[in-house]
Amino acid sequence: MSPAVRACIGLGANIGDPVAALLGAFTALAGLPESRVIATSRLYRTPAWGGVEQPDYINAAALLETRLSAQELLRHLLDIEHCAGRRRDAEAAALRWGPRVLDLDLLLYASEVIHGPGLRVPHPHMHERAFVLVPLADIAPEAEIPGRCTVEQALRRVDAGGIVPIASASA
Ligand code: A4P
Ligand code: MG
Repeated sequence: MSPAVRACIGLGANIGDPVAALLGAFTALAGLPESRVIATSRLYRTPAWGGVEQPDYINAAALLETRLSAQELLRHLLDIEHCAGRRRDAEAAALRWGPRVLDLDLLLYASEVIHGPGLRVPHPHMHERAFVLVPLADIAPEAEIPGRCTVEQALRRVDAGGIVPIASASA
């Protein structure tokens, strides 16, 4: 059996009911095989990043312990997105960095660096995105972004203006 490793997941949504989508995703992550959720962040309202006119996002992060490989974990994340109603074919015609009902990104997987065609870890640009780093710092401030620095150190270098925690039943 593979050894258990820690993995960090970034969650985001900005159409439909983003809070429900993120809380549903936390539940789905808790049901993953060979895995357990160690911690979930607060939910944050974040200004949309990427130069596309679109609603604010709700972002969050989760810390897992898992025996799934990074590829297996990614497949489960894509399934959870699909179950939440995400359809990439519909989005393909839309703008890059456009709105989405649920986005789950594998941010960190142990201390691995993966440059596969369908999987890149650490998630590219995570170190410069406050909407990723603010929630992640709630649950894994000391996590190392391989080749860079810790989450906490990266967060000190970005502008986290406009990012606010939201009140929610389980956040
Ligand atoms: N893929 C490769 N590596 C990974 C990984 N580490 N984790 C592949 C997850 N997926 C990974 O995914 C496209 C493909 O990337 C997947 O099929 C998988 O094989 P995607 O979710 O369509 O795209 P993406 O990689 O997330 O990049 P995309 O669509 O350019 O979106 P971003 O970069 O995630 O940005 N503003 C705020 N405030 N908050 C947000 O959450 N999100 C975006 C989307 C834009 N602006 C935002 C937010
Ligand atoms: Mg994604």
